[in-house]
Amino acid sequence: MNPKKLLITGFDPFGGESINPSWEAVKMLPDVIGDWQLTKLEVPTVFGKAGETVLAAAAQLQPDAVLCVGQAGGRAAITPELVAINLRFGRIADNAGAAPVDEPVAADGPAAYFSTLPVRAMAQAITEVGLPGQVSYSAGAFVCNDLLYTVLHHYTGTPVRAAFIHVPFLPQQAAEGVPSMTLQDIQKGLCAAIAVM
Ligand code: PCA
Repeated sequence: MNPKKLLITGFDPFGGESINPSWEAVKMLPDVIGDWQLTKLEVPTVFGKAGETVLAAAAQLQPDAVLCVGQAGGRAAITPELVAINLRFGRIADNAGAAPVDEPVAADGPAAYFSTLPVRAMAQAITEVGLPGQVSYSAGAFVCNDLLYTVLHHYTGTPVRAAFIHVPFLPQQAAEGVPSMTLQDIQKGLCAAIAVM
């Protein structure tokens, strides 16, 4: 059987950080995990542009699934996201200086979408390799949510599946008392999650 095509993305650094664990982890993943052939893409942390970048790459690749990964500083677990909401709010500016206040992602879109990959099984798989993994019910309202909503909105009614995974800070990013995870563990957790998709 031909491997299924997975477009997997990570973000560039934002919010004053010099590194983003999502792209650091994604760019070093194996090219094949289980049934999946991975195509890796770095995405700008910019409202709107993140989704345009991913959908343009997906138009070329014609993937079977799109899995986006982002940093959730302060979280201790690797967290597959169940929901994306039709809301943009920037507590801080994105990498183009935009900080929207309660704008829709898609004016014609529903309030929310559920992820279409098996996020519960993915979270379970992360725990089974000995790492903290947990389904999250909010991807926030910043660029990560914007991207997940955009991808789900685009592929609704099609066979193309999509989800998002938030990952913790790397140890070098985390201030005293803030949780973090090594790059090796983030990669191990992502591999475990992808293997059960
Ligand atoms: N995390 C941000 C955007 C980019 C990233 O890695 C977020 O959670 O929205």
